This record gives sequence, structure tokens and C-alpha cells, in this order.
Amino acid sequence: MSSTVKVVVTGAAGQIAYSLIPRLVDGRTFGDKKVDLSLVEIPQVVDKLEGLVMELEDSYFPNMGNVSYTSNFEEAAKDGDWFLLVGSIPRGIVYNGKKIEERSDLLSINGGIFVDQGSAIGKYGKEEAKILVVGNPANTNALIGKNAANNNSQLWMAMTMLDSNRAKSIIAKKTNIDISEIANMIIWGNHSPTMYPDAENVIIKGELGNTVLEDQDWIDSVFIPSVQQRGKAVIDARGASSATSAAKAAIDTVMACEHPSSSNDCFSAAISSDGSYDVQEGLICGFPLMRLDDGTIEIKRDLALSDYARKKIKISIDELLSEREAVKHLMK
Ligand code: NAX
Repeated sequence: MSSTVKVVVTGAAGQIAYSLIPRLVDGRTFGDKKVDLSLVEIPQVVDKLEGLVMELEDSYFPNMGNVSYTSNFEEAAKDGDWFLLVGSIPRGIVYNGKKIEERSDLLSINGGIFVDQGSAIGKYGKEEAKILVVGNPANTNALIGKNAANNNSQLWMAMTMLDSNRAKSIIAKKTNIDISEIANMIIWGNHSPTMYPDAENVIIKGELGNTVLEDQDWIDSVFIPSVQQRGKAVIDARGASSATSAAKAAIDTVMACEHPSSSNDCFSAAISSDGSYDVQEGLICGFPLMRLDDGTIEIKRDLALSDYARKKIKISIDELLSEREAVKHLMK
């Protein structure tokens, strides 16, 4: 074993975590590193994690290191290298006597969680920690968490890899080309139904999407809405939201950050804008990302965006701006 990595996972008793956690210690995600796990749940549920820990022990993972569970996030955060923030309060549940149906209520309640978690990560996480927010509304939760952490050497991301994987799958079916031949699949904007999956810059078997997919009608009326609404379609079919595909996407994001990107590819996640592509600085926005050889993660620049793409991206940016406005009381 070359070294140890500590991974903190919230929402550890939830359905995504049940698929996600075993993959963190299976020897593939972090290669030959030993993986310490710190699992976090709310106090009402935390005891259930004893069962998950038993299953992990029974699974025989040679790369699994220390495993602990707690409802005390500060304790869990100490020296964390990776934070997978999956836990959040879903829409539709009764919280403090009120049914949570409005997006603004959801933003506020989950935002409150991310103030505390962000501040603990800033104080106790490793200086080079990477944080992936999965819990919705993921971009704005990440914005609040990053603001509370106030530690610029740490990297905050919100997950859009699932949307990117979904988009690749739809293009693979449409073109009858193997999914492994589809690269550079970018999700711009918010992880919400306003996201913009980019059919122009995607690379299909070495060719740019806008030369292969010559069917703008299909892009407009099938491809984009199918990616944007895929989460709902899974809920309608399964009676529960995406879990195993979300877990796989979280693993894909970790792996994309751990290994250098190839120059004709990129990966999708939302990070804090530095003003690239005219996105307001500081917004957590879906971008094309590159992991460089020295380990830094950068926005891939100089991609061409048509007027059509810019209009679509603006819709999502406007939504991010209005979400930021709705949580401004949580940001100092
Ligand atoms: P579950 O309801 O199965 O699990 C969530 C778990 O989080 C629960 O066990 C709950 O007790 C825990 N939790 C709540 N607040 C917490 C806190 N403050 N600290 C620690 N744990 C806390 O949901 P699941 O299906 O696992 O989904 C988790 C989140 O992922 C949801 O917000 C969901 O909307 C979001 N998703 C995000 C996706 C993305 O691509 N970014 C896709 C999948 C998923 O919809």
C-alpha cells in the first residue's frame, strides 16, 4: 500500500451511500491506497450504520482501513482528504412540523446544514481536501459550504457527472457508437432541469458533436429534455430516485480528479467560476474540467459556444443567481 486516504461520507445510511461506500474501498477507486472511512448520519439514524459497517467487514476488502461512524460532523471531518456530501433533506418530508415542498424551503434547510459542514471542513479537513456535493440542490449547497469553509486551498464541487453519463448513453444509442468512444461530454450550469448538456463540443469517435449530430431538431426536442428530465423518469419508473447510477457517478468524479485527463477529453462537475465563459465569479457552475499532471483541477478553456448554447446556459446561470439570492442570509 502506498498511502492512506480518508473519505468522509454523509447520508451514509441512505440509498446512494449503500451503493457508493463499498466502491470506495474496493481497490479500484483509490488504487492501492488504504481507505479510511468516516460515515456520518443524523442522530435519529446513525445507529443503523452499525449494520453497514458489519457488511463492509463481511465483504473482505483488503484496502479498507479504519471505519468509524458518527453524527458529529466536526469529529468526522478531522484530516479528511475527500468529503462526499450526499446527505440532505429531500423535498416532500415533514421537517419541524412543516411539509417541505417549496424549492426556497429546501434551499434554506439544506443550506443550513451546509453552513455547519462547510465551516467544519474549512477548519478540520486537509488543506488540499476535495469536496463533492451530491445532496440537492447540489450547486447551491456547494456554494454555501465553500463560503462557510473560507479555505481556498480546498476544492468544492457539485456533482453533474450523472447527467454527463446519462447524456453519453443517449448519444451512444442515437449514433450506434460504443459509449467508450464518447468524450468531452459537458454539462453546463445547474444540476437541475435547466442544465445544458453540450451536443456541440462532445467528441464522438474523434469527431465534434456538431459535425456528427446534424439533427438540431433531435438535439432540441429529444436530447436536451431527456437529459434534463432523466432523474424524474427514473423516479417514475422505479418509485425512488437514482441511486446506483448516482453512486457510480460520484466514483467517476473521484477517479477523474485522481488521474490526469487526456487532452481530447474533460470531465463534468460544477466548481466555483473564475469568470470563464462569462459566468459570474464565485457561482458554482457546471464546467468542462481537466485534471492536470500536477493534480490541480482547471476549467478547460477556449471551447466554442454557439449563440444557441449561450442562450441555454444563460437560463441555467439565471437560476443559479436566483438560488444564490434565496440563500444570501446564509452567506456572510
Ligand atoms: P436518501 O434519503 O436515501 O438518503 C439521504 C440520507 O441523508 C438519509 O439517510 C438522511 O438521514 C441523511 N442526512 C440528512 N441530513 C443529513 C446531515 N445533515 N448529515 C448527514 N446525513 C444527513 O437519499 P439518496 O437517494 O441517498 O439521495 C441523497 C441526495 O442525493 C438527495 O439530496 C438527492 O436529491 C441527491 N441526488 C443528487 C444527484 C446528483 O446528480 N447530484 C443525483 C441523485 C440524487 O437525486
